[in-house]
Amino acid sequence: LACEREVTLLDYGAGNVRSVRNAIKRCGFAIKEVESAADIANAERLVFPGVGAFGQAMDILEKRGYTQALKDYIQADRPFLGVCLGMQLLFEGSEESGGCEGLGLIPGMVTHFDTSLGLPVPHIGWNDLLQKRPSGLLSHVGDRRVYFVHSYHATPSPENAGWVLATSEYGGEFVAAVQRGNVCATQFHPEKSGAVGLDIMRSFLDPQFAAQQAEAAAPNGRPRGLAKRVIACLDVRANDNGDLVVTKGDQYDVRETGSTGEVRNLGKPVELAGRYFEEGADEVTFLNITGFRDFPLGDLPMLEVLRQASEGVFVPLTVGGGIREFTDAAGRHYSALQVAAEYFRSGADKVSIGSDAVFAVEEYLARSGAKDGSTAIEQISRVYGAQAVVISIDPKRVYVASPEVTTHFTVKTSKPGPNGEQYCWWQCTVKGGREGRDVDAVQLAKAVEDLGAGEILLNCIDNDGVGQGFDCELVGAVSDAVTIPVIASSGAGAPEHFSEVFQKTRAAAALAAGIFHRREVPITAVKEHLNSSGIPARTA
Ligand code: 1PR
Repeated sequence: LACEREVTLLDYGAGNVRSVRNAIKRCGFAIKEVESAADIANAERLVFPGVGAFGQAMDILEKRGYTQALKDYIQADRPFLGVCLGMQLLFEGSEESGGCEGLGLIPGMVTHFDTSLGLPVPHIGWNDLLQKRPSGLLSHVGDRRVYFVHSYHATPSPENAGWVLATSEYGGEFVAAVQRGNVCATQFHPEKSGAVGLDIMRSFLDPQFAAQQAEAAAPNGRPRGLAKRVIACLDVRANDNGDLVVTKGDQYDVRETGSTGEVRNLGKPVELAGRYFEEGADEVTFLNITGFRDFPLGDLPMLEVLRQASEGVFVPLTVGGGIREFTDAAGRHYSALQVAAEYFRSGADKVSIGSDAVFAVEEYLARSGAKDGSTAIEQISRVYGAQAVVISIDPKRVYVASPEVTTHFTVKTSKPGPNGEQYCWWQCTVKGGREGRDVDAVQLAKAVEDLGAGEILLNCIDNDGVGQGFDCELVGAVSDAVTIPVIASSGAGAPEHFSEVFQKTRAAAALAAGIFHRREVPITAVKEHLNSSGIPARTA
């Protein structure tokens, strides 16, 4: 017999469900795995966090003989919570896998977001809910945003109105949550939606917690819609004693000046990640900055950092550094996909690829833009979805007298070069900025989008650690060139730098390190400044 505080989890092994597990545990429930169709039939309450592609998920359910058990369970109105793809699969089918059929319990098809509207796709980040009717599930939400990450969505219609509990807006209204009786599902990720997400999870698990009240709180006058994200970044590396520390460089130099020349130590990664979660960071990024030279899976402390951080940080975690194929000293070969898989299993929601993306793009350009499925970007994106693949670019500004002297994408700059040059381009580098390559940042961004990346983390070596603001010319050039979201990085020194980059460019997020590590500016001050400037930011 299922125990009272037990949750049956349908994990078909296609991605990171560690955070769903952690959220369930945080709510005080134990997890029982689905190992057979009978486990579904006998569940007290079932949580189904769908990951990966629609067609692949349906195939696995079918092969394991779960499809009918799942339909029967839901049709019997037993407690069910589907998350993300776990909601989409309840619909009739999806465009994602060539019109593949779903479970067909809710009328309607799942379709791709319209990219012609000029909005970045995937839809990534914190957005508002429009609650259609009272419900215990959302009774603690109030006016707080929840976290979404998806390229496909279901649309509300008269046929599915009986199911639709809440919608959200992104170039049109889409289904954010459904509920009928004991069956609920969300397009957003409660397990990644911070405190509000844990409240939603707890409301599902424990109906006593779910308040019976339920009018959605009145909007409080703040800017609404998808929030611009504020991301805290932890550059991590081993110090000279071999301990993993958070460090921070100036223009990528992380050693103290003076005689000691030690690696700057700004704290412990897990503690700092926890602090930034509490202080309201929308995401936390770990960059293993020496990953390019060490074998990342040999770097077990980094995996342990992720495992521990994901137990208490309920916002998305990205990890980068050393995501590439590798042959270890014993001659054992690991594909980039295997390296990434290890990170996902340890709690990462996204991996960030730096140097290896530059090499991949060089090969892609040499093939005149033909895709052959060989790159890490393509492989990871195919298995885990585009939203799980971030490309970290480390560009350096190169001044030129005129656009004609280079084949690279140039802009006329407001900050002329040392010899009065009026134009510049941004050269991609590898190995932590140590080596420049013959690829520019705009070219790289377009190529990685074509290869299947879901987001770009755009650093800037010239501005890193300087505190004089983001390079808006760089961010503008790259964010205008691609449809996927661009995260502006490097140079934040004050809240005004965040509003500037959001006002002047199409950046979807801004990342900072030094000002947060040194406690110069609290994350909440950045968010309040954004809201008061009319830029939507998540403040609760
Ligand atoms: O090439 O796939 O192994 O990935 C290596 C990763 O490590 C890349 O994402 C690269 O950006 C990063 N990295 C390598 N060396 C350094 C270094 O600093 N020596 N850090 C480094 C990059 C830049 C930002 C930083 C922002 C904000 N750090 O992430 O956090 O510039 O800083 P600020 O707000 O203080 O200005 P691979």
